[in-house]
This record gives sequence, structure tokens and C-alpha cells, in this order.
Amino acid sequence: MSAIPLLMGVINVTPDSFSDGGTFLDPGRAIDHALRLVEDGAAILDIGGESTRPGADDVPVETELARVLPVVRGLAGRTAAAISIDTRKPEVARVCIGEGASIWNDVSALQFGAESLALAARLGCRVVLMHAKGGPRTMQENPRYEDVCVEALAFLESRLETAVRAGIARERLIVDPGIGFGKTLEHNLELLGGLPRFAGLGVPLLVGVSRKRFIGMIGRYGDEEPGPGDRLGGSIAAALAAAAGGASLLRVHDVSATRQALAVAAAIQKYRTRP
Ligand code: HH2
Repeated sequence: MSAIPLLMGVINVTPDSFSDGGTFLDPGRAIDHALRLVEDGAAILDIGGESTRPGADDVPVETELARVLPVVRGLAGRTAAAISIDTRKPEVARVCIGEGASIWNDVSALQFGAESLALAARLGCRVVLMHAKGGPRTMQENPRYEDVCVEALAFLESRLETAVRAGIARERLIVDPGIGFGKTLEHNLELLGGLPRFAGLGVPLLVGVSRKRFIGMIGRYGDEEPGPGDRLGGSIAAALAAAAGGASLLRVHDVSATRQALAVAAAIQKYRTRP
């Protein structure tokens, strides 16, 4: 692990997110939670109004905006943390960036909206380009790859090139291998094990493993697969592995516990001796 990664705290303003759906649908609660995540150590707040869990239904623009906009407005100017809007929709990104968000986190890598590339170039915001195979509705239906790392790398390289050609400065771009987006347990592990290869893309690497299903699958003890709220230990283990693999940003629900684990791992690393 070199530098400690920055933490992006997750705020899902949705009724149906896989781990915290319904908890922060009230804007006041979402804002309080976001400010708490900043106190806990989040450098970025990622606000989402549409669940991208496998099988999730699409949400109309107006509904998504009605969920996220009061939260973006309520946080703008009240926190030193950067505000990120987690959306595939250019209409939602445009309004939220205008109201104080500075990062567009797009799980479709600016492919969902016909005008997304041009809009991101015009807005001058930072952009997260994430790899996914298929959309949320169908992505977990038997995803297949020859080699998931090679495919994700080629996709991200091509999206970076397309984004730069569209006028988005390379310094503004961040990539993400999209853990859990059209991937089996093994694909997720291959990506996490292969993270050092993503350094070759030459832009910061964001990784989101927090509370995801693959952690429940590995963490099964007896008959029960731990649910999203019982995946903290595995989420931290995966976050440490991602940091060791070169991630410079980690998207997490549990900011305080992750920050502490990263700090301890980094402190020990400084004293590591060779046999
Ligand atoms: N994961 C989720 C949502 N957005 N964005 C990036 N860049 N990387 C990720 O891994 C990622 C993401 C899914 O997690 P969550 O927001 O907790 O759930 P839901 O999509 O059900 O709201």
C-alpha cells in the first residue's frame, strides 16, 4: 500500500438499494448521514437516487432528481467534502453539477445518455468511468468473459480515449472495474487480484466492494449467507486488498471502520521488514 486511499462515502437516496434502501429517502436524514460520513473521514460524498443492484428497475428522471437534488443542495457549501452524483442520466448530472456537485459517477461510463460525453466536457467536472456488462436489470444473468481483466481494461482504455476525444481533460477522469456489475464471484476476485494491471491506464482507480454480494458468498458460515448489513468484516478485507492493489479511491458505506483499518494497515506497512 503506498498512499492511503481517499474514501467516497455512499448515500443512497432510494427505496430499494441493496444494503440501505429506504433508510435515507428523507432528505434531512440523508444530509445528516452524509455530514456524519465526513466527520468519519469521507473525502467525497456519493449521492445516488437510482439503485443499480441486479434486477433493479429504471427510475424516471423526475423521480431521481426529486430524490437527490434536495440532498445535493443541502450539502453544497456545508462541507469540505467533494460531492459526487451517482447517475447514468445526463439530465440528473447537469442539474446536480449546477447545484454544487463536482464529480459525475457514471456506472455506464457515459454511454447511457446520447449527450453524456458532450455534457461532461462542457460541465468540466470530474468523471468516473465504470466497467459494466449489461444494464442493472440483466447484468447478473450468466455473465461470461474470455478474461475479465483483459476485457475490463480494454473497455476502460477505449472509454478514456473516447472521453478525451470528446473534450474531457484526462486529468478529470477516474476509472473503476465495476465490482459486481455483470460479474460472477470468480470474475470479481480476478478483478481484485488483477488491480495492479489497471495502474497502466494512468488515471486514478476507484473500487467499490462495500457490502456486495460476493462478500456474502465467500463469508457464508454454515447455511446462512450473511446479508448486506453483516458484511463489514469482508468489506474491510476487500477494501484493504483493493488499496494494496493500487486503488486510490474506495467507495464505502462504513467510512469510520474502513478508515481505521486502512490507517492500521498503512502504519504496519511502514515497519515491514524483509526476511
Ligand atoms: N457500486 C454501486 C453503485 N455505484 N459506482 C461506482 N463507481 N462503483 C461501484 O462499485 C458502484 C457504484 C452499488 O452499490 P450501492 O450504491 O450501495 O447499491 P445500489 O446500486 O443498490 O443503490
